[in-house]
Order: sequence, then structure tokens, then C-alpha cells
Amino acid sequence: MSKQNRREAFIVFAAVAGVISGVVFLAAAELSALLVARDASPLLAVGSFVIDIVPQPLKEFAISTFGEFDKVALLIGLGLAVVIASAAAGILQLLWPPVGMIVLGIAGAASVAATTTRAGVTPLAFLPSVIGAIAGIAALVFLSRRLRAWQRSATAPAADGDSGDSTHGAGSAVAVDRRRFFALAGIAGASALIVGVTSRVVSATASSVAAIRKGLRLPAAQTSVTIPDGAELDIPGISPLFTPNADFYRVDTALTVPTVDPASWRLVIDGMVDQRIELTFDELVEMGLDEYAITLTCVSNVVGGDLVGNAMWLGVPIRDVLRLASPHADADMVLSRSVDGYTASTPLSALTDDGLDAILAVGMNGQPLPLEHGFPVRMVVPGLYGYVSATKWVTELKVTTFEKDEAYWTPRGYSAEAPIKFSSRIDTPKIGKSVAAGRIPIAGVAWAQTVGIEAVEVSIDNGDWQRATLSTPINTDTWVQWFLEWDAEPGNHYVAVRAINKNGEMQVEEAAPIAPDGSTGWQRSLIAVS
Ligand SMILES: Nc1nc2c(c(=O)[nH]1)N[C@H]1C(S)=C(S)[C@@H](COP(=O)(O)O)O[C@H]1N2
Ligand SMILES: [Mo]
Repeated sequence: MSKQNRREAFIVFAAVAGVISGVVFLAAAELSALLVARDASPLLAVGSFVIDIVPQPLKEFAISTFGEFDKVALLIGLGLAVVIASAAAGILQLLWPPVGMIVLGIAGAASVAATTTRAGVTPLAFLPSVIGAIAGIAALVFLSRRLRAWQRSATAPAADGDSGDSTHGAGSAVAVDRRRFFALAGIAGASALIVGVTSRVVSATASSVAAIRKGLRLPAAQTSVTIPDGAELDIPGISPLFTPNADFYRVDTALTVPTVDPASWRLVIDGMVDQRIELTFDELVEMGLDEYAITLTCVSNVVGGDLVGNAMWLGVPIRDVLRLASPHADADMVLSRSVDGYTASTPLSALTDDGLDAILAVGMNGQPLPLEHGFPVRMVVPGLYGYVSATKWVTELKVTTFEKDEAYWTPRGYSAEAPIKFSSRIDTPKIGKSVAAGRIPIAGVAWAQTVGIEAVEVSIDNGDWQRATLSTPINTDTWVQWFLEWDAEPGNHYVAVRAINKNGEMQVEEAAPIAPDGSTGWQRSLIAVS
């Protein structure tokens, strides 16, 4: 081995020592998080911090590129960052000690900052990062020491002036030092991987909340929604009237799904109220549960997009809960807060109006809320985009004013108030999937929550707008299905759709992006007929 090659080889081993120290850091942190401070995993806290600070366009890029896997992509990115930073720490420690230790120390300080500033953390949240940093630095110091011992014996001039590697005496010293380095590296790396992965998995599943949810029996609804005849069309490829829970879109800022035990869950109603109220889950449920069919829509839904879903919710009117606290007359907003710190600003009137079914939901399509949809309690407000109304894992309703308080998305480029812009979507035929010529239905859904859909019109190849047939609406808060029979001839065709609401207004034709308060435009899709 030439001197140059040997130097490069030691740099590579130093990087390996660094990466192992990084893994030891994370493993010790995960283990102590499991033991003393459940929600203080540095990796997850840093990930959540990244989610909160990334600029909106980047977040949209992530959602549009990775879809439901945006969080997996983030974790992979974070993992790569950890590998690169810890490899650098290892190299720095070999070349210029103690710079590598300082790098790990800075990583520890940053992760203390990230974990202790998360919402709802325990006072011990700093511990996993501190213990992790100490363990990581210790691993780095021991590994670098062994690496340097090996490097010294390998580069020490042998007695006969030859290279040390092959001669008998010096060579065996080199072999011993090399073996000692690899033994320590192997043991540290393997045990850290086992401890770290086990702790993470136990933390994620030991939350018995999934089991509690499974065992939960919600009382039957006092009143149920009647589904009229003709509410659901039988057309292949159309969205079902009710979106199954497993297919329901999910949008939130939570890197890991919050696990909230209904037994310890509390809803606090405070702020500008005569009487601060605290409700337990049982007290809420005992107020009486009713069924509500409401279509939820995300502000990030682009024209023709799929961030919209319809469910049968089981819940309690928010107005009944607010009334217990007697909100002040000069309040105009409710800032709802989730266990994970997420907040939404909803106009007080949207929650107290007798004609609007704003609810605290505990059930979704015949089951307790799925964990990722807000178990045990979330808000659902007809007519407002999810980010200003549909707070999941909700724990506080603060009665306040738009002037005094601001919600999560408001400083991030979205409007404080955001009524849903009514829209329509083509479900079938699908773009990019060619269909056989003949008589086929063009079909989809249209929604205008709180107002209702009056008509849906379809234009083929820029021809006259034709009225589609609508399903019988359940109420004005749910979407309706629509279809139009079409004699499809071979070739490419443009199909456009637009809706008219029950106030006689036309769906906005002009295209608008999703920020700051929702997209507009008519969906126009190119259908290939063969
Ligand atoms: N706690 C919490 N609640 C939240 C959000 C969030 O990020 N955190 N996102 C909101 C947004 S933007 C939407 S569109 C709806 C989506 O609800 P879903 O995931 O059940 O479809 O939840 C709302 N409630
Ligand atoms: Mo949303």
C-alpha cells in the first residue's frame, strides 16, 4: 500500500467510525426516549422542526412529488443528512481532534432545541438528546483512538526500513490494532442498530392507543342521516358516495401520528368566555352523538385533485359545547389546538350558527376515528377548508379574535379565513387511460358545502354545455355524483366540467393556485378513445 492510498483508507475508516458514532448517538437517544421521555426522539423532533420551517413551495413540491410518502421521503433525507454529518465528524476527529467531538456536541445542542420546543413535551425532553450526544461522543473518542493506534503502527517505519504491512514483527502489531478497531466498530455498530431499531419500534407500537381504539364502543347515534333513493350512482370508476376510511385522503403536519388515550384526553374551552370548561371524552360522548354526512376538502386540492372525501361522521355540535362556556360577544374566532401544537382559526359564527352542522367528531364511517384522522376527537366544519376548521386530535378551543390570534398556516402564506370554493371533478374516464369507442358514461363528483349543487355541465370538444344527471343529494354539505352518457368516437377528445351552485353561481373559470385560499378553474381532461 502506498502512503497516499493508506492515508485515504484511514479517512474512509474515520468516516465509518463517525457514522457508527452517529448511530450510537441516535440509538442511545431512542432508548432513553423510550424510558424517560416518550415524545422526545431527536430524529423525529428534528423532522417535525423541518416540516414547520420548510418554505411553502418546497412543502407543496414534496406533497406533489412524494404524495402520501412525503414523510418517508423526509425521514430518508434526514437519515442521509445524519450519515453525511457523522461521517464528517469522524474524519474531522481523525485529522483535527477534537473537532469531531465538537460537531457531535453541536448536533446534540440542536436536537435539544428541537425536542424541547415541540408542543406538549415532558420537562425531561432534553434528556434523550443529551444522553445520545454523550454516548455518540464517547463512541467517537474510543473509535478514533483505536483508529489512530492502528494508523500509527501501520505507518511506523519497520526496523528494516521496509513497509510495515508485510514484515513479520510490525505486521502483527498492525494486524492486532486493525482487529481491535474493527472489533470495537462492529460491536458498537451492531449493538447500536439493535438497540436503536428495537427502541423505535417499541415506542411506536407500545402506544396501546391503537388497541384502545379497537376496543372502544361508541354509543349509537340518537339520530341518523337518511340516505335517499338514488343517492349513489352505479357507475364503474366513479368515487363512492362515502369514501372508505382507508382511502380517505390524509393531510397534516404530524411526522408521526399522535397517539391520544381517550381516558386522559381533555377538551378545554377557554379564552374569551365567562366560564372555562374542561370536558372528558365520556362527558363529551354523553352529550349525545348524532350522524352528520359532510364532505371534507383540503385547500391544497388542485382542480381535478383527490384531496377531498366524504364521510358519515358521528359527533356533537360544537355550538352545544361552546354554549357551556358562554363566549363573549366581542369574540369572533375560535383557535382550535391539537395535541401536537397545530392550530386552526375558525370564525366563531361558523361554529355557533344553528343552521350549520359544525361538529366535534368521534366516529367516521361507522368506526371510532382512525388514529391518522384525529382519534379520539376532531373538528369537522361544513363549508370551510380543513386547515381552518378540521383540527384533528383537538384538545383546546380558545375563544378569541382574528386580531389577537393567528393559526399555524396564517404566517405561512394562507388566509386566516377560507370558505371552500365549490368545484367539480371528472372521475371517469381517467386521463391517460384509453377507452373503447361506444356509449360510455362521463362521471364524477361535485361539491358546494353548505349551499348545494344545482347543476353540473359537461362540454365535449368545446361543444355546447350539456346538463349532467345528478345523484339525489343527501344534504347540501355532501358532494353529489353526476354522469353524462357519451357516444365516444375514436380519437382524442377534450372533456370539460363545471358546476352551478344552488345560489345560481357558476364555478369560477379563471385558474387560481391553491395559495392563499384555494384553487379555482374548470377541469378539462384529454380522453383517448380507440
Ligand atoms: N392536528 C392537525 N389537524 C389538522 C391538520 C394538521 O396538520 N394537524 N391539517 C388540516 C388539514 S390541512 C386538512 S385538509 C384536514 C385533513 O383531514 P384528514 O387528514 O382527516 O383528511 O385536517 C386538518 N386538521
Ligand atoms: Mo388541508
